[in-house]
Amino acid sequence: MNLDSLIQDYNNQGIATHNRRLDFIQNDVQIPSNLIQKLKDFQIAIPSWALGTGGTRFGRFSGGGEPGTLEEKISDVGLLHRLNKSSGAISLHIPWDIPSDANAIKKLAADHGLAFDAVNSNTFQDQANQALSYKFGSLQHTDRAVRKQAIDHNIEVIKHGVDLGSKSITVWLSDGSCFPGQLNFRRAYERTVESLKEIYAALPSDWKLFLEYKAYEPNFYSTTVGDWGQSYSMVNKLGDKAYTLVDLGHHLPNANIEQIVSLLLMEGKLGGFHFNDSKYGDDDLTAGSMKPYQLFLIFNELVDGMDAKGMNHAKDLGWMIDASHNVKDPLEDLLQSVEAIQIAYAQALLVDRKALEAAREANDVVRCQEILQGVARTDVRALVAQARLELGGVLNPVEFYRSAEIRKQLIQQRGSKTVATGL
Ligand code: PSV
Ligand code: MN
Ligand code: MN
Repeated sequence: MNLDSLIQDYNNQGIATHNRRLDFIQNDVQIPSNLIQKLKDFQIAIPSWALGTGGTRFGRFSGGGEPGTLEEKISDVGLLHRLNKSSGAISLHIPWDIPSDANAIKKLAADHGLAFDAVNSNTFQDQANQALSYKFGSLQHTDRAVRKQAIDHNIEVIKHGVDLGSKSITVWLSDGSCFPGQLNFRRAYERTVESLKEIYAALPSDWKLFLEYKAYEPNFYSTTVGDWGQSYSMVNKLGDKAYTLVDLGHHLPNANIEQIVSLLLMEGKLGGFHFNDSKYGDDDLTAGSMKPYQLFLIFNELVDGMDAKGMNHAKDLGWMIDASHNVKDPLEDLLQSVEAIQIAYAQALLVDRKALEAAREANDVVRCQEILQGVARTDVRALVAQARLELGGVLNPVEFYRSAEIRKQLIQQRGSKTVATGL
């Protein structure tokens, strides 16, 4: 039986239960008339580097059936999108994934209903054929020749993105220092801005540049784009097409990420997200697996701030996952992440904003908390499933993926000893 009929059968079996759950929430909660449509419009890009098993510096325990080529990665993302209808884009990391024939790759992606989200440059590793080393940084480097090599790489990445129809580049720099005294902070900052300006100058007019920040790792004393303030001040120096990118795992412990999101949005400088979750640092865990309330609070600020500016939720920011999977099937993990993001978004759409504002104006702290927690404790999974169903997707993607034994088929096709590129 082909996939479409398997999905049809599976959905038919589950539809009565689904309808009962949907009726329940529809009778119980005031649901905005456009909520399902908004969920249907919302697409979350899958990173090409998260389709295989990740690893740590202590080891890597590969699963089987991992994609060995960019074509297979696109096929995996196509499969995710076929199941959830909400993963209609892929984000490439270059040179981990270089399209040898951009037109063919673009066509293959389009056949799967996929677009190309931000392309990512990589100046945090030395490649085999590279002339100069990034050991002491890239865009901040003391040697102009190293900076130029890193700038040229970023421009090359933009060119690959143009060929694929991408509209943005994400720059994450590991630049910084490992020991006090190693770096002149101001010079490193100035050199980085100077280099970024050269990259920015190569951006096509309809493109955006996202500058991602991260508190630490691989440098353990200072990072040159270490927090949202550093990224924000740099993108302001670049121009209207430059924005800050928030990766949820890149903050110091207990940072108030929702407040950062709110202010960046207010300032018109929030570009997009790398969704994941963390307990300790840049853990790259499944979105919503550790702090689902935080994810909801972030979406609460996003919906509030984007509506205040009349922004399009689906199109005006870059929504991407950046995750790694050490012990789970990557495809199952990605399905879980997308669902967690959709749940947080759906809940944020349910917040009674007038009531919340009134409670805030009255300094009614308890009421504010009741409003937000009331929504966060509402099970909205039937709404998310309904959006999926209306788009032709699967009622419960993870359950279906298992019952259809998709990993087993991938292992049969690709073998049991496979290692995909990525971190
Ligand atoms: C760095 O930790 C990061 O979050 C950047 O987005 C990189 O591109 C990605 O991870 C690499 O896995
Ligand atoms: Mn990231
Ligand atoms: Mn990261």
